[in-house]
Amino acid sequence: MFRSPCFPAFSLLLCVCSQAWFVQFSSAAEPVKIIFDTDMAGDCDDAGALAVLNALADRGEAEILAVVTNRKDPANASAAAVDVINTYYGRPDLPLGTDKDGAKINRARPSAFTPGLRDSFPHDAAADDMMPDALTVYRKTLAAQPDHSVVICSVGALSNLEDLLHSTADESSPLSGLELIQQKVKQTVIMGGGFPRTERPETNIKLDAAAAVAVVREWPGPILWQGFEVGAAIITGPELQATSEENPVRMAFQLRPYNGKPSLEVGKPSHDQATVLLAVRGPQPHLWEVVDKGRVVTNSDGDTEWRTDRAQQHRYVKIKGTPAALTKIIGDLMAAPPRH
Ligand SMILES: [Ca+2]
Ligand SMILES: [Ca+2]
Repeated sequence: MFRSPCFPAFSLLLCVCSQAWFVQFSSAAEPVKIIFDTDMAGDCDDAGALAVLNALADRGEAEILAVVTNRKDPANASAAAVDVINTYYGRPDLPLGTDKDGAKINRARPSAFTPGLRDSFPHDAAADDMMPDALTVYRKTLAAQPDHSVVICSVGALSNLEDLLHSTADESSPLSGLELIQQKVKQTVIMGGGFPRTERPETNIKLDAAAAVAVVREWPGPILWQGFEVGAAIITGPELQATSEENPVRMAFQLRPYNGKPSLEVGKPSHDQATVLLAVRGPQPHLWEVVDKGRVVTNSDGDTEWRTDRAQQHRYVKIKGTPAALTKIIGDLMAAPPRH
């Protein structure tokens, strides 16, 4: 017990100071402004990631500015699935855009889960090919934001990022894409590749390798990379069994198999959920190790490799210790009921 003749005065001062610190810290922790770029079609970790992002928005940690989809899917229902999930969380009117010229990266098979979500839950999104273009949404959203305020979270092919990078002035902004990124984006977080190097190309890089080459070479701001090996170690999905039948993310994990069984039963790697967590909370030191002072290089086959290079602005993450803590955090956020 602290004892001193001046204890009451000291105690009062301590109390006032700690309250002031709390107020200052609280007001400093503004929600992180996020544009989420997802291939909502093949793997249901994109649905889980959008659940995590909405849960973080419910907690005041994130502000979802827009969601854009990449890798045009034959089911034509990626935007509908996104809108279903956002609507479930009480955000039915978020701007959405889709990639129209993704022919080179078209999927062979339609999504196992987006038509089910589209047909089972409320939403008002059109078919993907009738939605606003992802590039238009990117440019309009960025132009409307304060300088150096936006975090881009990319969990699919890098096609939209390449389109943004190489875009020119439009009705939203007189700036080029390069200038718009320099002015508005403070951080880009990408799930893609594998580090320190891939033994075989990772999907997000491989399926639009030309876009990946452009982004790693030309992107004007810092990029935080999360390789395949991170999400592969974090298995989630069964946490959703306890959630409501009204939960479309639960249905996505029910419909999308992993190793021949519903992901809802057996769980699956949590690549995209981990990337959302990184984008919103940053690489928290108790969860992550960060490798910096280098850059990612990739080739036309989609292989990635880390190279030491002090001039570059890339970093990549490794899980600190075991994946247990990340698995718990992601599972809890993914299964948390909406707060609306
Ligand atoms: Ca809507
Ligand atoms: Ca994805």
